[in-house]
Amino acid sequence: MTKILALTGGVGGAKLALGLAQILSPEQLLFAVNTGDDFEHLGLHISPDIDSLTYALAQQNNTETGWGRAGETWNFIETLGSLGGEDWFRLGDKDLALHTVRSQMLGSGMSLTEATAHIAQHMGIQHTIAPMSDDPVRTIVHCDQGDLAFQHYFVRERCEPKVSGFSFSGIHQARLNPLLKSWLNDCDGVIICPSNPFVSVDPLLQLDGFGEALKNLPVVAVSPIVGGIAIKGPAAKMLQEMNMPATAVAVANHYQGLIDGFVVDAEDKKLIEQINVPTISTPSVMVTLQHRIDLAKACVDFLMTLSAP
Ligand code: FO1
Repeated sequence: MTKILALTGGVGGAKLALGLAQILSPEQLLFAVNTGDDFEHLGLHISPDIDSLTYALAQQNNTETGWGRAGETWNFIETLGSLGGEDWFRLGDKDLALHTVRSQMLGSGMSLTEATAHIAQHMGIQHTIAPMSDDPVRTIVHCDQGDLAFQHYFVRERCEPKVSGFSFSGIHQARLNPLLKSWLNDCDGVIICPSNPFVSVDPLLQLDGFGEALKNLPVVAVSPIVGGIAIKGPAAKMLQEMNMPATAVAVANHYQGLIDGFVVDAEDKKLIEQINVPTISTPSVMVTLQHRIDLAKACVDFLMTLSAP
């Protein structure tokens, strides 16, 4: 039986994650999710990448914003702002309930993995969502405004600061989620979803021997850059600011030594000759559920042709 591990973070990764969940059963597919974007805000523990994946798998994601929950109202955050509270991080009324439940569970001593499973179960999700660690890891963005906490860079400053690099505080102390450790023992391959390589995938790869463990497995990554632009988020801008071309080739090079295969969009077929791992091109811009399913099938079929290194 095929057993796959999917690494994801952010909105782009969550799109492919839904496609994978449509074609692989919970026994065949486990999600490893970035927690480097997490932060404490308004007394709540916010886990944006876990939430993007949860809402995507429940097909309750907000397609206007990309993040948060569908069918939102904004009474809480607008009232908070009218009272002088911090309203730069837009928490919808329904989304607020999720953060409240998670924060209460964490406050009672439950782990992030347990809180995530509780919420997923209550949203009718069968697949398991594994936070990369139950210990805190926080992405720090080194930029021309100094060192910023991730959400301050991404939301409060709207990704405008010029980036020079990233670090992940807590990464050396954080332990890999045991769910991931055991899955790695007998999984057939890994798919790195089209997430931001620097802030959604690198925290996973730098955690507690996880990147090393992946080197013993066939790994396929999907480019989050199509035709020189990031479908969602600041990945292309980050590449350019760190003096790399905003191309799928630069992403493949970033994963050098880790990946055994790479997936580029049909539009980038001409770049294949510049990429020094087996590469396929296929439509990777996911608008419909069928797009998600088709890309997922292409990735799994491709992965199965790649032998363990
Ligand atoms: N992103 C924004 O650009 N603006 C927001 O106000 C915002 C609020 C928000 C609330 C909950 C949540 O789970 C995510 C939210 N995001 C928002 C997205 C979030 O900052 C990013 O999805 C990740 O951190 C990076 O992928």
